[in-house]
Amino acid sequence: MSTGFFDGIDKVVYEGPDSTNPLAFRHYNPDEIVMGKRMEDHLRFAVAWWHSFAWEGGDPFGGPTFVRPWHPQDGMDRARLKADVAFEMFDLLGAPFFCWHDADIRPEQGSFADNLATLNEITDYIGGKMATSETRLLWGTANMFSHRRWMGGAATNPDPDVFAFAAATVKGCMDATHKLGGANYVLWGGREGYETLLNTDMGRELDHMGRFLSMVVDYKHKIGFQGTILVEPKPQEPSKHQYDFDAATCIGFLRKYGLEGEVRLNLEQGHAILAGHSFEHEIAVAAAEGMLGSIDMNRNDYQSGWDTDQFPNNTPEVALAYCHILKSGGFTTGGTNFDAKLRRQSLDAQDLVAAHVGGMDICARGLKAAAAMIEDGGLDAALAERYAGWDTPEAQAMLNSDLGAISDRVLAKSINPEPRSGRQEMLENYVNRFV
Ligand code: XLS
Ligand code: NI
Ligand code: NI
Repeated sequence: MSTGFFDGIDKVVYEGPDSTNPLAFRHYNPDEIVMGKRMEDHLRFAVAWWHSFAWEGGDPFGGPTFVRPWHPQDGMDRARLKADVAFEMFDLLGAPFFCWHDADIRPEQGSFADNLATLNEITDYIGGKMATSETRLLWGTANMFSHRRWMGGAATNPDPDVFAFAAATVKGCMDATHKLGGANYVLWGGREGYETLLNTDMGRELDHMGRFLSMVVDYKHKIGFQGTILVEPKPQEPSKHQYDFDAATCIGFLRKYGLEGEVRLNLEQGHAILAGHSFEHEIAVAAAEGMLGSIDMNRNDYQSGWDTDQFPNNTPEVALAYCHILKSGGFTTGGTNFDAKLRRQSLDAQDLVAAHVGGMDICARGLKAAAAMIEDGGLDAALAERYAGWDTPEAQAMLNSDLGAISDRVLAKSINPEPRSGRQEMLENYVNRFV
């Protein structure tokens, strides 16, 4: 029986670019083939339980604005109602995946044992819903940042009892993710970092974090979880400085603790911006190291310098991101999660659906533009031309030479390079033909 929350809203369908229906897809056509693969299989969209169903619309200056039938979120009946509504929206959107934190799906009980019991109960319930739904689990994760017990970190907390609570919490969440057939398990360390170095032993905290992640990987193998373990970089917020600063920092960390073959990255557009990078920079860094896992496709407000988690609505940004994803071979276990929330004045069920429709559509449009650009080959040709000098045997031999021999060659041949244009504006104009 329907909850009635989405009454009056029909299943969202593809109507093509000329449609003026605000709740139709104009670009997202799941079965359409893009570079030899169905659009749905490229994009692998996921709805985030926390922002779409658990967030109540508060900001630092005011409390909740959303009044939902499952608020306040303090009991199991309401947790089940929230799950019923979530699956109704997955069906309306044809969303292939969803994601959760433990704290989004079960009420906070105060003790570990009670939290674990309700987590197991609600994930059984969600498993039952999945049995009659097409929607699968992209990833599960533990919220180890909201409750006051985590204020000084989880795996990096100075108190070993918090480390223990964190390890037990992650075990429970990994078990639940495994039970629901999750494709990945994510760790985002919002409080794994520091507020002041005056009270922080950074080297020790990093070692604890490395040890913790190694235990996660060991446990994955022990239970036979086939999904990918992902860490999610972010430079700050909520901590003043977070250890998983950006893709490059995470990769260095993973290599230091010997986890580079086991863990990949979940990259978020807004976090890239907070770190002072473009999103495609972060994707390219991860792809170059073979560590691209999944993405959170939500952006910041560029005025705020804060993680405002807005739905994507800018084609050029999204197109360049998918261009790098496609060039790296696309997602394997990963996908496109909307770690995105409504604006707090967007009160209606229709707003929630429209936000996802718009996000899915802009990503589909970006994907098509990226594919068209790759198939046209203009960027690859420009790149090949720019590096063409390296195709000569002489240039290649230099890489296996030494400074002395190279110096002799420069003198003998009077090598005196003439700078050539980087053609940036030409290339930007080229991209604009496709977006
Ligand atoms: C917060 C993060 C978080 C992770 C999952 O900024 O993006 O939502 O995606 O814990
Ligand atoms: Ni975020
Ligand atoms: Ni995220």
